[in-house]
Amino acid sequence: MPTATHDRDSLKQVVGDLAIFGGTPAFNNPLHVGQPNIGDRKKFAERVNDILDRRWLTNGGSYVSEFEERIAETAGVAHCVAICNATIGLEIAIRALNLKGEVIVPSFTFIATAHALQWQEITPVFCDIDPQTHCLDPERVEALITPRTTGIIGVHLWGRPCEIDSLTEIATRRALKLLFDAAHAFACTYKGRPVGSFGDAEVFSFHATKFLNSMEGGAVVTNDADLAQKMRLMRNFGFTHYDQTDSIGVNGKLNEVSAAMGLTNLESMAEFIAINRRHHKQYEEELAGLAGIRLLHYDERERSNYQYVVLEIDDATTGISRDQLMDVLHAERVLARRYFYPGCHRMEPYRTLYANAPLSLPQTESVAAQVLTLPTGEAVTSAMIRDVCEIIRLVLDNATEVRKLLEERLPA
Ligand code: T4K
Repeated sequence: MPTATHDRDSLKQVVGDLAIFGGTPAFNNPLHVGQPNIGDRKKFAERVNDILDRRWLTNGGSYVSEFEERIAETAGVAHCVAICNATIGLEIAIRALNLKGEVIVPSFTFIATAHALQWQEITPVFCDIDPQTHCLDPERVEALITPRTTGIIGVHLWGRPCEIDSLTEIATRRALKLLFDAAHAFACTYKGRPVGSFGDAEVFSFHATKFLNSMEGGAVVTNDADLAQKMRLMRNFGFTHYDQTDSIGVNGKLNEVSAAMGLTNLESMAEFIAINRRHHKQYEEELAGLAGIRLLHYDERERSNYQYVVLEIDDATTGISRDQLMDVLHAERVLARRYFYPGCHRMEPYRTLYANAPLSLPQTESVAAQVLTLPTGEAVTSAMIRDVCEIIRLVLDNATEVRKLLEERLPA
């Protein structure tokens, strides 16, 4: 568990106190982005014991069924197919929707969104984002549609729903499938309606680092009964009966222990969201007034899970780059992350396959160079946030000096 290595009074006063310049790191252990939220351990242990007593570990277990019901309820959707993780969930949904040829996706997302297509030899066509929302820019989507396009995948980045209405309108008019990567957006709403029932299907992630985790896990949700049935079969090798498959499938099953973790955490979900919201507010207050720093907001009229604290650093104003600030924080053992740098289009195999992509993704390029995410969640305390913000403030208040010292440290 990270704790501060200083008395409150002695937190860094001058630039020379920063760990990157030889001072003592602010934390004794790494303070991660994405440390798991963990609900009632006793309840989880009871569930695990029950699983062991009944000797039913996976394949159609009762905890998975119950987890599916709870997810469907929260997402306001008719069908939920629990999957071992969201990446396989995306792959199964893409296949069940019969996507082929080209599919339009943002490049500013976790690599799994693009890989889920490329893995099935479908071309991800990278579309630029709106720099305000960090989500697909619907105006640019239309221009990328070709006769080979079969679908659009919108990503609700940071849990902030993308422009669902516009994308739905385009998909309907152009007869394209519409899938949402909702890995970040469980329990969020769009225009008051829960994320989950939009498009043809949506995919949630319950990975350890998500605000609601089942250790590993994911789910595809949809209101289309036939699609749900198809995905259920695909998740279990295509088995329709003992010794019989009627179509191809994979092993995408969630196991009972993961479902037990998910169910246990669901019981604490309101508390996790309240903690995240409180942390977000604290960051907002403590970083207020720092020129060149923008903290991404969540729309208070909607329900959000507040699971990402996202800073944008405009180095022309701050005088220090995002990467320099990250290096300073890492030396203090604050492992801030530059999600989703450098954009999928700059990672292999896409960098080689689509060498000209950067030219058509100016907003993605610019946002990917500015974003830094900070620690939040149940494992983070308000004292830790205060320390993190004080370090950021010290750096920005002395940006010229810090930058000079950092540049002097570079090898000739
Ligand atoms: N679509 C989108 C938009 C996504 O963001 C993701 C996943 C997916 C699809 C695919 O979902 P899954 O197939 O994973 O269900 C993390 C997560 O692994 C990944 O799930 C997530 N997005 C992504 C945004 O972040 P990394 O590269 O940060 O590495 P990871 O998971 O090893 O750890 C992150 C940090 O969290 C570590 O520095 C330490 C801390 N951590 C991690 C784990 C696993 C802990 O403290 N405890 C832990 O148990 O990817």
